[in-house]
Amino acid sequence: MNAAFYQPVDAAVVPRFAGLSTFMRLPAVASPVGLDIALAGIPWDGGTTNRAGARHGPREMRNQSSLMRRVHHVSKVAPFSLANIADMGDVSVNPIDLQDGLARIEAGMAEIVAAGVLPLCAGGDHLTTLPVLRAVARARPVGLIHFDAHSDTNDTYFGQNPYTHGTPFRRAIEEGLLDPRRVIQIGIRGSIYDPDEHGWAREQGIRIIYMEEFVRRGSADVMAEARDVAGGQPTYVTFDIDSLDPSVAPGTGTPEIGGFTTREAQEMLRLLDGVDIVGADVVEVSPPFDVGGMTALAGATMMFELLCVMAANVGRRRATEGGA
Ligand SMILES: [Mn+2]
Repeated sequence: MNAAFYQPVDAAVVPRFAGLSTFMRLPAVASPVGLDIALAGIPWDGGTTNRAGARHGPREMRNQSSLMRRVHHVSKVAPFSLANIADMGDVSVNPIDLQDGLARIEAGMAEIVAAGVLPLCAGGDHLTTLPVLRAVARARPVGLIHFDAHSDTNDTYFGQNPYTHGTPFRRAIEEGLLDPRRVIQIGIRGSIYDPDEHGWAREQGIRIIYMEEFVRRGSADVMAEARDVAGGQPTYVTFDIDSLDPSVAPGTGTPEIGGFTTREAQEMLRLLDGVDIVGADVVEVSPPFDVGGMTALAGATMMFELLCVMAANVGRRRATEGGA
């Protein structure tokens, strides 16, 4: 273990229910300088079209993340030994002004990216991924591995409003933040507004794997394709908690039955090992609709899964560069 890296509070010394609530019980820091990975909250749901509440997601995911331990039980990755990781707190938001909210989120993320640090974010609704991508993909478009019940590539809502949590990936492609031929969406399902609702996405080159195809093929085959789509190039990973079945993740604004089990989702995230992840998020956890914190626990656990594959990359890069 690198003694210079931040470590979680030891649960054998201070019990998990005690102390300040931070992501994974790590120290809270004000500056990203010196970190490899920054855990950050984005408490904003100004893009939500139906049941709001994801603004409360980061605080509850911090709370439930106190259950995470130091070592991944399958890969044996010990993220806090491989990478310097801390809780950067929440980015500044504006709950009553959408454009200012997006600008503040982008500015907060840009500070992390400028320090050469990988952001792992807790949303917030799915529109929060757009300003994160504006920061992460400022220099060049990135690929996207996207777990969701919804494609989130619609055009406008309520007249001509282009910014909602149903539109972020259309906007991101229009803005040149994503290379659409390196975008894959997994788990899409549920009723749609129009028979050709996903036509625009397909025309751009986005690969959509509907839930039915996932069930036929399974995690390993689907993730082999996802890795091909990512193509060994910089890739962002976004995990909408509504990709999970509402029986295991009821605390979300737009639930769709017939979703992933938590086991299937964990299996897929583990198969991201080695993908060049330049940032990631878990979004749409809405505590007001949750039951006993189960959705926030699922969200925090998916963050830990993502953290382990990201930290393994950092560790490999550091070993290649020859020394910590
Ligand atoms: Mn979504």
